[in-house]
Amino acid sequence: MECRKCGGRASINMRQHKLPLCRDHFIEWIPAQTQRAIESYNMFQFQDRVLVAVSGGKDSLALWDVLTGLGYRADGLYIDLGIESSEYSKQSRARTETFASSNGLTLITVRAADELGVGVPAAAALTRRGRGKSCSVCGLTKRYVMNQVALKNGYDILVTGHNLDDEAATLFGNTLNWQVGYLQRQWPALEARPGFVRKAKPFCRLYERETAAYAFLRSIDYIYQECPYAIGAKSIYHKDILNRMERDRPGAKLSFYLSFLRAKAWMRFAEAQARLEFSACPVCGAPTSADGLCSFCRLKERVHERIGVSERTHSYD
Ligand code: Q46
Ligand code: ZN
Ligand code: ZN
Repeated sequence: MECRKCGGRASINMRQHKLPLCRDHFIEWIPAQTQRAIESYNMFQFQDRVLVAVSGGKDSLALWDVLTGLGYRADGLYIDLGIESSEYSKQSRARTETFASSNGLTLITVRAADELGVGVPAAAALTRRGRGKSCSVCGLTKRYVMNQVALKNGYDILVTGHNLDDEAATLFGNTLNWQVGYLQRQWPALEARPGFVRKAKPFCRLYERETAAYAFLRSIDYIYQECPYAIGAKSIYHKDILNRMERDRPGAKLSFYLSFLRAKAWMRFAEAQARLEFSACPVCGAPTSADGLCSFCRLKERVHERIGVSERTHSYD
């Protein structure tokens, strides 16, 4: 297959976009797509101080690479979760530190054990959440530490490497159970609130295979192995189902996620419109979406002007 841009040998074909690209054009395409997402969802600006949550995996290291390549001021935050099984934390930390030092980047490292007294799996066992429930302790710890570190160090925004597969699987899971609270909050960028830093997911429109290909083609040394606690997770089951849909219909995942974002934007607009309808017409009190008179009173005014009625008469008064 030939690269759409130069006719050279294609390294990857994005079936959903019918776009085969060679290595060089693909590693230009990823940052360009990321920049478009940053702008489309108003995530952050070049002068902002960005904190990238890095895990040593392909997505977060690729994101850090893309953002610094685009010229953003991006530092990394690695949280050592204390997962000893398969040396997961040791290996992922080593990959992250190597990436930071070989690219001359600033990395902040926090040990979960410094915050909790023990690592995440031990904390899960001690709180009787039990084996397999490490993820809830882990998620809570990560969210807390990321937010605190970003706020304390004056970062404008915290970004994570969530890709389209992650976002679509989350959306799928939340839709199956109609988790309205989560559905309400799911968006590529979340505004800062008191005590909460602004957050964004610049890779939310990129497929996992694209971020993996980017990391590979850029020779980023990331940890291939999944966290041992990820095995059997619901999100993996949901990803599988979405992958089957994607195989039959390229673009299914992207359209599922983007349609959700569009529907949400439309609902926000409709809600705002509905709120406007509650303002009362200053003349007759009827509900109106306009700031001034309701459309009937405006009509009446115009009619009266035409027929020369100088004094308004209101039959409902
Ligand atoms: S790191 Fe933590 Fe994940 Fe491992 S323990 Fe679960 S939540 S699976 S993204
Ligand atoms: Zn090319
Ligand atoms: Zn507290």
